Amino acid sequence: MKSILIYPQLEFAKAQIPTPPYSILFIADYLLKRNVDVKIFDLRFDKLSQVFDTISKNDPEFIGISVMTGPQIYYALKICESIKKEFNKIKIVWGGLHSTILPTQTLQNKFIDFVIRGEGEKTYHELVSGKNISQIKGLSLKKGKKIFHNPNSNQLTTSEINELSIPWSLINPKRYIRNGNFNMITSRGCPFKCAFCYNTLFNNVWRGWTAEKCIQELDKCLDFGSKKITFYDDYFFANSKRIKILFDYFKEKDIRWKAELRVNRLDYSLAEEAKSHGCVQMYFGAESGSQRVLNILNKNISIKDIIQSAKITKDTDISADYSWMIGIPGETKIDVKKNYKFNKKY
Ligand code: B12
Ligand code: SF4
Repeated sequence: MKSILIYPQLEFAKAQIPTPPYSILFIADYLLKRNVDVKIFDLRFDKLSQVFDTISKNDPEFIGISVMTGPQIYYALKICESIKKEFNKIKIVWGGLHSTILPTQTLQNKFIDFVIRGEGEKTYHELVSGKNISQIKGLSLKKGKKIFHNPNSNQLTTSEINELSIPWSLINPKRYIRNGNFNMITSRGCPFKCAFCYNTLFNNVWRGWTAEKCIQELDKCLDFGSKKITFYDDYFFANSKRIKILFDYFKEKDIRWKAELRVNRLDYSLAEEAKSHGCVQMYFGAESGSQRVLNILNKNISIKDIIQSAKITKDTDISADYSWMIGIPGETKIDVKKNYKFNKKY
């Protein structure tokens, strides 16, 4: 076997509906379609001893770990340390947004051998297939104490994204259903330019599954017993043709669903259409009740837009959820107070 992929524990896994580890699932699918054997462990459910057993039996060359900024780093480092102690020849590869943003700092850790920046499918496949490492785009590596960053890789095209499916046979999908709710992702990227967001730097071209492909994958979720879908796409509503077909599908299958939307993209006609096709909740990135901070963030929305989205969702009986931030560089105490007051008022 060439590789094992690991999704480490998350601090608030118990409080949330666990999202399937899509990062490593898509990479696994890409590998399996190229005849590379791979196993997946989600350590929110699986035990590290199962990983050790699989390593002992299969002697993989690489372990890939998906890591987000925050407490997951702590768990990931503990995993790497124990693996290296037992199996010191295995090469450990970190991927995900955290190491994409901070590849040098990540590689300074003695337990990490490689970082894969950006989308992992092609780069990881090239690494495990034995391509000359100096020619692998998107790879960061170390030689002695020196750290090297190969040029960036190309993102997957829309048609390559449409070739990817979720290899459910590698995990138990039922683990990810709570009260019939299942979290799903059907696209990558977002064309907007909010100053704090990773999409602005790495991922500003939207690429999504076609409606037909979404339906194929969603049908599988329904088979697992799910009736409510939460879409985690950064820009679920990007393509209106796709949305129209999906709306009909949601109605036909009686699916209740939630998705994210920008406050200034919602109008009564979209809200009414969404509601009558099963939408129960929309998530909005409001970020601040201070227009000055919204401008610093390059959100391209106004306080009025935030209020209007709340009015529309209330009038159409869709629940609304907003995310807020404080601690933005350039934000003053007055801005924080404005944000707080705004939240209290509405
Ligand atoms: C679902 C989700 C969650 C879930 C957890 C995910 C899960 N699987 O259970 C929950 C709700 C728990 C969560 C929490 C948080 N999240 Co979150 N989350 C997401 C979301 C919406 C989807 C993740 C996903 O599945 N993406 C789809 C996959 C295919 O993309 P991907 O993960 O980037 O993976 C690709 C590459 O990164 C790379 N890759 C990833 N892992 C690996 C591993 C290897 C070995 C290789 C080679 C490559 C590789 O290849 C993959 C395929 O191309 C993303 C936004 C997004 N659209 O991605 C935010 C996002 C990842 N989260 C983010 C943040 C900020 C957080 C929080 C810190 C929020 C907070 N303030 O508390 C917490 C952190 C929790 C923690 N660390 O303990 C940020 C950035 C995180 C970062 N810097 O690492 C994002 C990008 C949202 C945003 N726009 O700001 N999150
Ligand atoms: S709209 Fe959302 S996903 Fe798009 S760039 Fe802004 S914060 Fe990022």
